[in-house]
Amino acid sequence: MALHTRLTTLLGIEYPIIQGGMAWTATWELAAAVSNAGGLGIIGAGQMPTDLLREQIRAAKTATDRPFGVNLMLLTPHIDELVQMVLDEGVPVVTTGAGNPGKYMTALQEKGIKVLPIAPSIALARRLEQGGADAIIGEGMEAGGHIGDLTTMVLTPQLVDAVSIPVIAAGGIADGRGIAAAFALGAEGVQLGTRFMVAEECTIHPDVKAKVLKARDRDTVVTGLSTGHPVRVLKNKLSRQIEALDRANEPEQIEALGAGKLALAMRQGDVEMGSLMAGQCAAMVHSMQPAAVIIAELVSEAEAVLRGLPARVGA
Ligand code: TUI
Repeated sequence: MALHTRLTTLLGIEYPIIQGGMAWTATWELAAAVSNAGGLGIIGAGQMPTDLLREQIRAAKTATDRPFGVNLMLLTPHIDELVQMVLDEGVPVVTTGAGNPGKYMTALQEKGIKVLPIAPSIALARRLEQGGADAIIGEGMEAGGHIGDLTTMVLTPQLVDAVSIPVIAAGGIADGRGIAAAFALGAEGVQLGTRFMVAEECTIHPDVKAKVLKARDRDTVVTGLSTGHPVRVLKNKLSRQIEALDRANEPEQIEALGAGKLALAMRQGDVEMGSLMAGQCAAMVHSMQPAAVIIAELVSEAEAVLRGLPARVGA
């Protein structure tokens, strides 16, 4: 069985598996390893300075001949500058988060860049398709980081009904069962973040990887609802402080307290006062593996689940 869909054709990749473009987490080392293994690796730009992202893109180009992408976080203050640099450098794929990339779509596509926006809702996905998106990444609220309020289980089939471009399911997927489930819902690809946080090539601090590997079912919490930008993280001292500010309805104080905390966790390894953005499926991630082993395992598990289903349900 080959997991070939319109997405693998569109992107020129072997497997319809995208690695989430996690800020301060998904650096070129991880992205290149995932792309070399047949998935689509993504560099997470987050709030990276423009020159640093340029270096990341150039490093990825030397480390892989296969397609890779950059995730642009649209709330970044210097987003216009980042987009211009990406246009100048040229990358095969751009994914976007935390906003509507409409005003950049034409410029990116004129450079031959495929644009895959992340949408947490149906109305936005429809607008993005009209704006020319090549595919939509539907991210459910099981995901880590900044999230919407629908689950992957209800978002994915509604997206599939609402748009005619390929839908990529994200949020809550960590193994081959999740991939098979996403395909059953009509998705033509999946995006996984948390599972790749513990890839050997992921350059985050080892103490954060240890927290992900130790996480159990109820160890994440959604913080910052009062700010309008809810964020799922692993519970720690920082998340408890933010929860208290949420209860006191102090969104400005949350923004101030949160500044710089993602890098503090991922780069410095401060697992108490850093922002440990991770998805609910941290509880389903059990071992540190090379990215190529993760991809191979995901593919063989998904294929086995899909092959075994008819017998299991008597179809
Ligand atoms: O973007 C993400 N995940 C992220 S971004 C991030 S950095 C950050 N930190 C604190 C606050 C805000 C951001 C950490 N994790 N995932 C994709 C995603 N996109 N989730 C939700 C959205 C989204 C939300 C609203 C996409 C579009 C959107 O559109 C609103 C509009 O403009 O209509």
